[in-house]
Amino acid sequence: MTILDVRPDLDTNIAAAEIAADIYAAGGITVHKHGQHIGAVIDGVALSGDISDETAYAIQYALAAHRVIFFRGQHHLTDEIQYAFGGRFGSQTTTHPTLRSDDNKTLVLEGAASSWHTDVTFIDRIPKASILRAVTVPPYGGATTWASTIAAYDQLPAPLKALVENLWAVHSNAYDYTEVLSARQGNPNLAGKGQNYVNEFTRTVFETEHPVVRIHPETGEKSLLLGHFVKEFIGLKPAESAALFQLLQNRVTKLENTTRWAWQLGDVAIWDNRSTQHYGISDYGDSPRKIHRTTLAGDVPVNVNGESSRIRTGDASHFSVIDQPARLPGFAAN
Ligand SMILES: O=C(O)CCC(=O)C(=O)O
Ligand SMILES: [Fe+2]
Repeated sequence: MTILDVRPDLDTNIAAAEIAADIYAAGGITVHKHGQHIGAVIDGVALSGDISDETAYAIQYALAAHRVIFFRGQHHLTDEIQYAFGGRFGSQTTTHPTLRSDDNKTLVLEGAASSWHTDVTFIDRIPKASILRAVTVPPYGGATTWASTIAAYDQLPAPLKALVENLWAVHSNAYDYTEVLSARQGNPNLAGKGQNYVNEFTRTVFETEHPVVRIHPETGEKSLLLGHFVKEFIGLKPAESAALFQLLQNRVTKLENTTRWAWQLGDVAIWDNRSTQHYGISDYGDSPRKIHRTTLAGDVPVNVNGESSRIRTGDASHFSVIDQPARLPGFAAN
């Protein structure tokens, strides 16, 4: 590969770009960007629990550098192989803090999550990453879009950076489900299941205070920690919280900071849940759509002053251990 295949700020730093290039070469993968600020397609690997340590490290590195990575042609995958592959990147969570599944390892997603969010931010130990595998693909539509919350932070003017670095948000799983429910109403495969889904999602209420700017534990970069589980900003009136949330979310979801993936069978996506939000697009009519997800345990966010997130309600220890990763080489902040 060429050094131009890495992320822009690595592109401008030849030493960092060489570190990335060496890691990818040792892992036998090639990395091609899928958008300026976010996304890359990885070739040269058949995903399984048997990938070499070098390949696992190269994938981990590409994920940190590009926020969401895509693999094509992985038709050999089953739930078991997907889970074994995930195990190469750390501890895995159970399915979800509240949603159940048959094996408590793989979450079967049927309705697209048509609202911008970072997964499971209502608990303290926000997952590090998730792995999605397309199992049933609709004939049209049903793409997923990811946004870089690091690009969103980087592009803020200095006064807004100062504001958000001192701001905390309360995240809760008892959020506004209107959009998700209305998307489900239009699909006969899901209509009627919507309220059950919400009831199960909220059967235990979790609330956690997170800093709005968190430091990425592997790259040292700052990102905006927001998404649809935010209930309010601490110290602000409800109307002020709503207005500020919209202002900041608009920065996150600016189209230039996103990348969209139109699924084909055999596709796998992995996203870094510490530097992204995502949105599943409900534009596939009444066709079935099924995605299988496994998730990796993450750490507790830390802000620019070294302060950690605080639990208000709910114990997530049955869902996930706390997995504290090491810093990666080649990133400017490290
Ligand atoms: O439906 C999608 O494309 C996104 C699903 C989602 O939000 C998730 O897997 O966490
Ligand atoms: Fe999600």
